[in-house]
Amino acid sequence: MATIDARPFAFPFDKRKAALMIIDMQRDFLEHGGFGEALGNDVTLLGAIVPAVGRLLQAWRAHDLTIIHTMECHRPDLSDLPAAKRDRGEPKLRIGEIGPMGRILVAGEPGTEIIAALSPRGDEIVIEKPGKGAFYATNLSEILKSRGITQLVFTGVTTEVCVQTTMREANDRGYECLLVEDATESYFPNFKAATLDMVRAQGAIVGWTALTNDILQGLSHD
Ligand code: TIU
Repeated sequence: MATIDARPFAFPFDKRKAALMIIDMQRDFLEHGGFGEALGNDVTLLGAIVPAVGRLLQAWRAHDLTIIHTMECHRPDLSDLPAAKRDRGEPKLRIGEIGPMGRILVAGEPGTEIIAALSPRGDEIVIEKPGKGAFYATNLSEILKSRGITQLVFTGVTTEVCVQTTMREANDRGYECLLVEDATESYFPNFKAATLDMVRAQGAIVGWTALTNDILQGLSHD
């Protein structure tokens, strides 16, 4: 088994049991006119990680390993959108309303799609999730169990919201979780830094963190 140079200590990496998790790299979070911007955020900050996520995606494809893309989105009839989520705060556009990329965070709309640079291949798993965590109200657990996956390598956005929520859900379900420092991003740099710190504190209480290059090196070993 390979080890990956990680914090707070080396990650014991078994690539055949490790899925790449690409969380919510959707136009609604990364592009102008989507949900992220409607919430008042500078969405251009998130583009910085696209090359690193792309390198990991290509490497997982080259080794024919499990790749899971997630999308935060709701059914067109909004039956899976709690009023508490819809009505929170004062966004310029609420979930389900029509913006320049179609209805905000609704399945099938242009803005809800994963960005073109990271578009899923037909044989890759795409989890549509109504919550911030990818285990809530999805069949992710069943998919991972059926493939014998025990380790999850986390990328995507935003670090302290959907990435961290999913990572904590996974940690409690017994998965070993590795968060890729330069392949996750937040609208708030201080929140990203705090998330990395709290994940790996107390002897990796939620999981490990590592850099893309170190993960790619671990992947090159049998
Ligand atoms: N607002 C924010 O930071 N994130 C989200 O609403 N969703 C995800 O993180 N995907």
